[in-house]
Amino acid sequence: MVRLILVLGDQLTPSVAALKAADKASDRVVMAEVADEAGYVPHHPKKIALIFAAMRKFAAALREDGWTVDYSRLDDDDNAGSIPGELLRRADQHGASEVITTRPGEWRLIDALEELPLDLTMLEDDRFIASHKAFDDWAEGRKALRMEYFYREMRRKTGLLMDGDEPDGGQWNYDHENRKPASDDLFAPEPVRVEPDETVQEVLALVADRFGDNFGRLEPFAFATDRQGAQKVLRHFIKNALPCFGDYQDAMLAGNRFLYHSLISAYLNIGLLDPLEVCKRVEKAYRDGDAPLNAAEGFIRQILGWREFMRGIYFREGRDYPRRNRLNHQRGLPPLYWGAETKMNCLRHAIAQTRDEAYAHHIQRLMITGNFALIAGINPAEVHEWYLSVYIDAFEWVEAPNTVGMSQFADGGIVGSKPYVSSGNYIDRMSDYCSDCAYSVKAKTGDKACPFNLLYWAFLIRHRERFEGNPRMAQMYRTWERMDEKRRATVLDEAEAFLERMSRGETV
Ligand code: FAD
Ligand code: DLZ
Ligand code: SF4
Repeated sequence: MVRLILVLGDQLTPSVAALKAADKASDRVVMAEVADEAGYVPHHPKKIALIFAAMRKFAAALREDGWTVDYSRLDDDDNAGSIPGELLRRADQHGASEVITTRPGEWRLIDALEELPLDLTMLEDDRFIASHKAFDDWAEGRKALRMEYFYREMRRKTGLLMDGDEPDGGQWNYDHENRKPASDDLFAPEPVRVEPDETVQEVLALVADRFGDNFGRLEPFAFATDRQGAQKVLRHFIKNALPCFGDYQDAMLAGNRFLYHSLISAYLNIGLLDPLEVCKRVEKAYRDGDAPLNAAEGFIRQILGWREFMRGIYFREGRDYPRRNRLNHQRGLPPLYWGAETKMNCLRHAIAQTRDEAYAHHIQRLMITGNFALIAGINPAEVHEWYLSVYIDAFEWVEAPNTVGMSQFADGGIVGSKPYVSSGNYIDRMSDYCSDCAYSVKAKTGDKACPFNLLYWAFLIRHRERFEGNPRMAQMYRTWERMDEKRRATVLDEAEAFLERMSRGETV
């Protein structure tokens, strides 16, 4: 009896579990571009284009390799519009009742598949370095889950950057070397730009027609859309940017959107690159003397540590995780996040870059857009939807723990032990945004006062009861107490007035 093998748009790996379990001679692979997946949030047009183009190429490669593939294009007349709908249609077409799938990266789709009136086998997605069981075994019984300890365990298990039982160089973490601010005379490499071929051009026309009104610029489109292209991006990164990755990991420059970042997250997340293989290639660069230890360790920690940790948290915490709101923040996301004018130069740059590239690097996401949303008290569900929509690499299993957990502290401290909040000082130290801003980062009150300066204190005072006892935050409260009483009142009044102006729709 023929079985249907479902391959989703972020499962584009020839060895993905469902394909490994399938019989090339008798089973049919089902792949479908569907309105539901393209529309559950208003995805950036570049993200839809990447996924559709990569899906089409992956399907073609499978056929070449001898598989029978039922591929549905978004504009096919009989397209059922959803993944379950397409499976039912194909089951009916071929008289199939059995479906094999790799577990999707989102509860929404897992639940929808489980409701299908078909005989469904859902296999664990083993394209990760830690299995669900390995993560849960590590997490079980711990009072707090801290990435750093999980990461050390992963280093020991994989042997990456290990010297026997000890970490290479004697330390687990070289972050203290990795906080150099950037200056605009840095010579950062240009990213690889892949020219759109015929398949990509066809997809770009479809996306322009159907999703042209979504936030985000579709063209120029220069992403790789197959494994070969993704490998080229990885090679380029290792050769040209990895050596400085550590030093300038947290830096931000108005004139350079990518600095020394790898730009591979989307390829990892849709299956064009394998995380362990990427880590091994970076380790080799270090062993060959082509990259310093602080760079290799810092980079490997992002993938072996953070990426795996976030996935573990998402599935361990369960379906309600993306809707958590422990700080009870209720303000609506201001239109400036969707490109409306703002006088705050840091936000203007981070959001314009997001619109143009579907990309911002980690510190822009965490300390500019994320930090502002947190100190302004924006509803985390709206922040979550924004991040899930606008970035090329956004899939809920990794986006939600980063947004709801790390960036908005809406999980109450599962991902991080304290909220990532800062005043304008931090942004000024790590970027060149402030020198060209309508506000003054040095001004703490008054018309010109940097809004981050005002909102930072207002946030800390609003949540004083929760955070005052946190040893990592005590210093902040002591600084507040040392401030003149009149000044403290002015700061809080001006913060409130700023938020009211923003909520009224004034340009702030
Ligand atoms: P690099 O800086 O070159 O890092 C290398 C790789 O490490 C990345 O490709 C990524 O796979 C991994 N990585 C780094 N940081 C993290 C992290 N915190 N969590 C998981 N993996 C990490 N990453 C996503 O892949 N998808 C998302 O939807 C996403 N949403 C985010 C939302 C917020 C609010 C924040 C603060 C971070 C988010 N991140 C997300 C993490 C991180 O910002 C991106 O992975 C990174 O910016 C991608 O760019 P890069 O490939 O150039 O990364
Ligand atoms: C993100 C996405 C988009 C935009 N479109 C499709 C699609 O048409 N077909 C498909 O199979 N997958 C798509 N995806 C990826 C899915 O949304 C993703 O598999 C789930 O969110 C689980 O991670
Ligand atoms: Fe951002 Fe404040 Fe600096 Fe302006 S002064 S760029 S608002 S941190």
